[in-house]
Amino acid sequence: DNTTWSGRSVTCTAPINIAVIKYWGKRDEQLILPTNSSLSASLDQDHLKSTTTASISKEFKRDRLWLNGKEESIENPRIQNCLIEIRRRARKRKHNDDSKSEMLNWSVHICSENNFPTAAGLASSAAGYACLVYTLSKLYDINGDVSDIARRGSGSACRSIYGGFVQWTVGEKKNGSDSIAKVVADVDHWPEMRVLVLVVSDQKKHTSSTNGMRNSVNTSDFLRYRAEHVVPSRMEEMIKAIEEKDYQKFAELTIKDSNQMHAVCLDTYPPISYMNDTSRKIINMIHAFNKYQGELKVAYTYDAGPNAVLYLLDEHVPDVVSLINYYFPPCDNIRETFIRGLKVDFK
Ligand code: 2P0
Repeated sequence: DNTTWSGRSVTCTAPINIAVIKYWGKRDEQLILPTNSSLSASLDQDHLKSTTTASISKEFKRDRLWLNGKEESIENPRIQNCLIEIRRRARKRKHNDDSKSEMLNWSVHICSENNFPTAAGLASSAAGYACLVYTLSKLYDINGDVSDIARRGSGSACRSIYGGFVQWTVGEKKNGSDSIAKVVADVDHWPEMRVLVLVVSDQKKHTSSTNGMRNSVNTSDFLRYRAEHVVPSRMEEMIKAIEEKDYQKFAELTIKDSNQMHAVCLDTYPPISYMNDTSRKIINMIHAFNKYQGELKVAYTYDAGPNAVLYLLDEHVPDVVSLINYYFPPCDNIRETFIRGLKVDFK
């Protein structure tokens, strides 16, 4: 926070998150309201994060935006949705201080960057929009939860507003005021939990999540079944498993939910298939490994792309990394990171 010049500037960071109960489908595309609740962990910010600096000044002539060093149009509708809502909330606040109300009319310059490759299929939009909204909320002194504003940028972004295990509740209201992020367990709750990201391909995905979800909502009966009959009870079980630090249950639910999301994609017409042969080989390897071990030692989950994300406990990281190195050499495609709040050893 720098108030020494004729303006104001704030810089914040936000984590990426990896869902263990997946968001797949919108019931309202404009407000970005989901068809089911979802749950993720926010990862450590030492190596994977978005950073945004937002500034307002009397001297700025118009709103401008830079992403990863390149100027982009600020007219992007999702960015506008966030910016308009932030300014509306800022105006709602009563400012006795005239200098502050004047600042609301100044233009904003926003500079945002990720320290990881956008094409790697890691939820870059989630960290990006969470960071944008959080930074703007600090710039304009907005108090309280802003996850519903981040949600209007990108659904999964609302979960990146908080650290630890975070649930995005489906909500019931038409205006989306109850479709917000809530912390299920904070960053210190399960310090042994680790995440490994296996970059199978760094190509851009062929079907965007937004288009994929829209097709699934329009054509998949299985999506409705999942939303009504699976996710509500599975969510309760998952929260219990996290609260009790029951890794066996956590791993089983994580694996099943990833597979179900991809089954909904296959049930979409025409079908969407995000995984490739390597993704499926990783799945087979993990099931064989867990069976051989006599218990679940590692869980996989896949988003809208072929890259695997593994959730496992610290004590099993060496064995699992050896296993991957053996079956999938070379090993330079392995990125290791830890859940937010913990030491990171980036291999
Ligand atoms: C998730 N994904 O829960 C799921 C699992 C991908 C697969 O949230 O249209 O970028 O911006 O709301 O948030 C990716 O979708 O989609 C996503 P929009 P978003 O993490």
